[in-house]
Amino acid sequence: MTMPFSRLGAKKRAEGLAADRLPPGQYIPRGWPVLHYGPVPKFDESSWDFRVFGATDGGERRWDWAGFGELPRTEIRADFHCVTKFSLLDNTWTGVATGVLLELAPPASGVTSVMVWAEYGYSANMALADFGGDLSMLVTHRDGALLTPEHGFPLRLVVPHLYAWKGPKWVRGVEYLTADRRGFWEQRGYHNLADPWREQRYSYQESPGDGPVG
Ligand SMILES: Nc1nc2c(c(=O)[nH]1)N[C@H]1C(S)=C(S)[C@@H](COP(=O)(O)O)O[C@H]1N2
Ligand SMILES: [Mo]
Repeated sequence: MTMPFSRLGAKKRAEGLAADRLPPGQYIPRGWPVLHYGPVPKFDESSWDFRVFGATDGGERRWDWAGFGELPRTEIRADFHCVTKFSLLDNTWTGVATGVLLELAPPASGVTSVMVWAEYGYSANMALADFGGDLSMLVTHRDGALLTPEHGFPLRLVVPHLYAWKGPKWVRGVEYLTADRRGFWEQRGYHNLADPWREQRYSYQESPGDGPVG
């Protein structure tokens, strides 16, 4: 991960914020940085689907683009914290609350965690409770504007209370897990839990029980 922007002015942009508004170590960048591994995928509406699979209660569910567009939509206002230390405050996100999916495609009773899957095999794991958190949402718009391709068009997850790598861009599905498993960055040295307020950045900071072994 690189940081293709300047820290100049970051301090000025943080002036006037309540002291506890930014998680430890975070700063406010200019604009909205783009950060991801690999290329930006092309959206093909005719083959796009969103799948909920794994340990479901009652079977898998799959939506095509038109069907997904019929799901009830809501709006939230939330901050966004990247592990590379930039934070975007007061974003308005529009999309489908993860709670809607959990209702329409309920997990089996033994499900503890989920793996969220995106194009090219990117994945992020999190506790079921984090995925279903009040602010967790599959979003199509930020501040009223459609996501651009580099920010995740047509759909990305945001989980505002965790570091942003837990929110895959170009998201395509959710796998329900009965045992936690590490996702893409979690296998590459990032913390399994990723709470920005506890600065859970790297896997070497994990306590026993924070993550699956291996
Ligand atoms: N598919 C995919 N989603 C991803 C990533 C990625 O590499 N691939 N990087 C994550 C990381 S580390 C961050 S900080 C945010 C950045 O989102 P942005 O580029 O819209 O700022 O996307 C997250 N989602
Ligand atoms: Mo990140």
